[in-house]
Amino acid sequence: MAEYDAVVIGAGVVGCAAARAFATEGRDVLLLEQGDFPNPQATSYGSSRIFRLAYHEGEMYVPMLRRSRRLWQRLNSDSDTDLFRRTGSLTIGPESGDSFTGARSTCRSHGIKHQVLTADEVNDRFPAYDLPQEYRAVFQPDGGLLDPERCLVALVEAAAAEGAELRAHEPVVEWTADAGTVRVRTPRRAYEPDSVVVASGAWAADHVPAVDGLLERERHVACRVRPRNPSAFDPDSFPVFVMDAADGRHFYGLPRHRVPGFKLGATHDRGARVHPDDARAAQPAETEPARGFARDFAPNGDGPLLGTRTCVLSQSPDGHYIVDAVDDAGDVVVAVGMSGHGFKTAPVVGEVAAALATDSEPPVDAEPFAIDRFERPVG
Ligand code: PYC
Repeated sequence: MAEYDAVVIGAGVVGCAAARAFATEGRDVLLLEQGDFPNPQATSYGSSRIFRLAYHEGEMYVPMLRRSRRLWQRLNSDSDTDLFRRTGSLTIGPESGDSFTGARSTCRSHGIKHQVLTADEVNDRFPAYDLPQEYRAVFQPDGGLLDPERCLVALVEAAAAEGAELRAHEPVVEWTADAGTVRVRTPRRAYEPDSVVVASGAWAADHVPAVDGLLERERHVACRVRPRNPSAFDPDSFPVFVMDAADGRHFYGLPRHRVPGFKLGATHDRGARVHPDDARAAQPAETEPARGFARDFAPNGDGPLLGTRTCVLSQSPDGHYIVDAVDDAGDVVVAVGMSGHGFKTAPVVGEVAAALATDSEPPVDAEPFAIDRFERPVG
């Protein structure tokens, strides 16, 4: 009999959630992490991430988002830690832009409560903003911010309390899957679990041939800025936001939370392709694209730079997650390609990966995240 039912590779938020899902099902699971728990080099780090239901990226995310919200709330009360802060979310863009129209359409077709606001209404209601007339926004009151380090700690503790074994500084050297036998080798020893979930983010392409060449590893820089009127950027007055500017720039941002300054990022500024081990720290000049949001749409937010954070995102070709088996027997499942928007849904992505690896019914439809979509003819 196998010593472990499952091995999870990578203790970012998705790996921790998968380990927890296995443990909750009563399975013996080992969670391997190449660095520390949490690993500051990984993307599941820092003080805030966006949670939003008004998802312009695709309606297929809605069941996952709804269930994730419930699971984060439950973890919040079970762990007695503030993991989530409700701020509402804004999706801002020109009236005919993809983000604004996509968010509105997702809310309408799924009965998600929301309000459509004009630029003046945004500017009156949220004092940080000075949006030009041509902009519109979808305000969704249930959006908010997740605290990634606290979320990760709560998930790891919950997984361990339910029996998961945790090993730090134990990188995977290789895995093989052959005729229903899976082997995972680390510098310490070899394991023969029944199934494996690979959730190693930007490192996955190093050891999963099926995603090598599919995932781009993109260096991303986010920053924290001190506003001139800090209270306008507090969680009660500044909802988490994503924005398409009319000139093609894309921004996201979050209110002040736990560390000084509010957070900004620019997603039009596609980062350099780098291996995550080689991502150097950001220079102040690299924060200019993100600070363009403050200069042009929230002038009092254009204050001194207080911090930068660099991480390497793993982008799939269509920007959607890849959660699927990559071996013939279906024992090795990847949960990768989160493409910079996966933190919020990690509890459910972890459940889906664990379910696929054990031939169980996933809690939401996993078909949209199947890897074979990249082999289908386009059009
Ligand atoms: O999670 O919504 C998100 C997001 C967008 C850009 C960065 N994070």
